This record gives sequence, structure tokens and C-alpha cells, in this order.
Amino acid sequence: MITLALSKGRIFDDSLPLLRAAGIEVLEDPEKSRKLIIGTSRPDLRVVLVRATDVPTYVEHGGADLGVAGLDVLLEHGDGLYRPLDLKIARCRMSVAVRADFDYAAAVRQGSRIRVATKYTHQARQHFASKGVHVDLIKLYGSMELAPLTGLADAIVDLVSTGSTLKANHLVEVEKIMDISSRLVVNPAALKIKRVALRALIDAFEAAVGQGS
Ligand code: PRT
Ligand code: MG
Repeated sequence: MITLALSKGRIFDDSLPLLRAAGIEVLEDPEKSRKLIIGTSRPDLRVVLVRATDVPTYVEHGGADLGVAGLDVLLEHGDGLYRPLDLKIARCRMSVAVRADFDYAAAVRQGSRIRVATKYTHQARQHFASKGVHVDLIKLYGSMELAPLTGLADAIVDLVSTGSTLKANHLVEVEKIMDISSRLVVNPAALKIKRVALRALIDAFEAAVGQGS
């Protein structure tokens, strides 16, 4: 049995066409069913539904053989996973955003300490350190957009796709840190034990990504 970890929402939705191109149908709609383990048209492949940030943990510790997770989540999680493939789905960017009335460029130029709220503390720390900007990082788990509006922080590091969330909260994107997409991750031990089946699946995903781009 091969276990694939996916998160509900955009990663599941964007993974479906790739699975389909690989000849795999998922047998249940996670938005309708409450099941956490769902079968596929391949009797030897099942999908487990986990929180996006839990995908690397499941794969690393063998709760799943492989999974799909955003680069943002993987970089915060750290090493320990084989990352064979950029699936080019759930694309967005990680950026710095501030309140429209905060002069970020001036704060950087003057060497001020900037208070930055984010869920992505590792990436943020690395980014600002590489620019030589002094920051106080404030770890948040949700709705980072609120932080500059309430005076909790001067800036946020968050994911942006259309930009409409920032706009609705009167925030402006001032710096892109990196482009983000979702990656296929594989448990290295599983890859040894189930090499033939997993290799075939990785190759099928790779072919499906090629068709899409
Ligand atoms: O929602 P939950 O707390 O369960 O977990 P999650 O937020 O980690 O999961 P999910 O499904 O929302 O995101 C899964 C992955 O999708 C992320 O890890 C990213 O790699 C990727 N992704 C792609 C995004 C976005 N685009 C995105 N726009 N993840 C989040 N957003 C959020 C962003 O944080 C911001 O709040 O959408 C808002 C901005 O969107 P725009 O379109 O208004 O700019
Ligand atoms: Mg979310």
C-alpha cells in the first residue's frame, strides 16, 4: 500500500488533475465526506487528508510515503525529506507587506528595527539577515494582515497570490522574498523499500507536470 498525504483545499484541488493525468481517480470528495483516509482507483494507493503544515511531518515519520506541500511549509519544516519534484501547483509568492503609510524603504535605509509578524519565522529571519535589516520577529499562526493594522507589527511576511487580501486590508507589498509552489516530497526509507511502485508514481507525476506546463 502506498499512502499519499494531501491537505484539503487548494493543494487537494490542484493535485487532482495531476493524479488524473497519472490515471488515478480519488474516490471521494473531501469537502463532502468526513473521511480522513480515501481510496483511489488504484487499490494500492490511498490518500490521507492532513493539515497543510502537517504534510512534511507525516511523510518524514512514515505516516505517509509521499505527500504534496508548499515550499513555504517545507522550508519552515526543515530537512529530512526527499524532494524530487516541483509540481508547479498552488503557486504564490512570499512577500513583505506593510501598511500603506509605513515607509519601509526609509526604515531600511535608516537601519531602524522593524517589527515583523509572520508564520514564516525561519524564512523571514534569513531574508532580513541577508539584507542586513534588524528585525524583531513576532510569530503568528493566522491572519497576519491584522498585525500592522493593530500596531502589533510594522510589517508582515505572508503569501500573496492575487493581492486582494492585502488590498482589502490597506496593506502594500514592498518586497518579494521568493516564488512558492508545491512540491512532491517522499520518505527516503519508503523510497528504498517500495522503490519500484514509488518511482513509477513519481515518474507519472513528472509526466503530468510536463503536460500541464
Ligand atoms: O488553511 P490552513 O490553516 O488549514 O492551512 P494553510 O493555510 O497552510 O493551507 P492552505 O490550503 O490555505 O494553503 C496550502 C498551501 O497553498 C500553502 O502552503 C501555499 O504553499 C499555497 N498557497 C498558494 C497559498 C496561497 N496561494 C495563498 N494565497 N496559501 C495561502 N494563501 C493565503 C495567504 O496566506 C493570504 O492570507 O491567501 C491569502 C492571500 O491571497 P490573495 O489571493 O488575496 O493574495
Ligand atoms: Mg489557509
